[in-house]
Amino acid sequence: MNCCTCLFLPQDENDNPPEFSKSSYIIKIPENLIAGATVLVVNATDLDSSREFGQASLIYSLEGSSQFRLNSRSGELTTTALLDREQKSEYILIVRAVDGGVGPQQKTGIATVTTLHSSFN
Ligand SMILES: [Ca+2]
Ligand SMILES: [Ca+2]
Repeated sequence: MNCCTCLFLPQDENDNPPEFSKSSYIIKIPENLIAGATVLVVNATDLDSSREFGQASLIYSLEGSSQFRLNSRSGELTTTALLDREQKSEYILIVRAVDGGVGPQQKTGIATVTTLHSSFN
């Protein structure tokens, strides 16, 4: 430390990436679940205190299947269609959280969705 550094007020920097509550989510859902049902809520935390690049700035996105969508703010994962186990019984989804920094920090996680035989048919 020298005298010059004292002139700069400590300012928060975007030095924390979002962290998912789990690195990998595993969920099992019944087949024939109605489209639009919420099957999972992902949650990431960002330790930066700024609204611009901290927790409040996080945006979620999803890759891997058009059968699902992820609410960019709430992290709610919902189905977009009726899932047919005979066509596909397992989905590997990539969930991503990005903060709002100028050089945004991001983190990805994996959600594995398995559809189970419905006992009603
Ligand atoms: Ca951050
Ligand atoms: Ca920080």
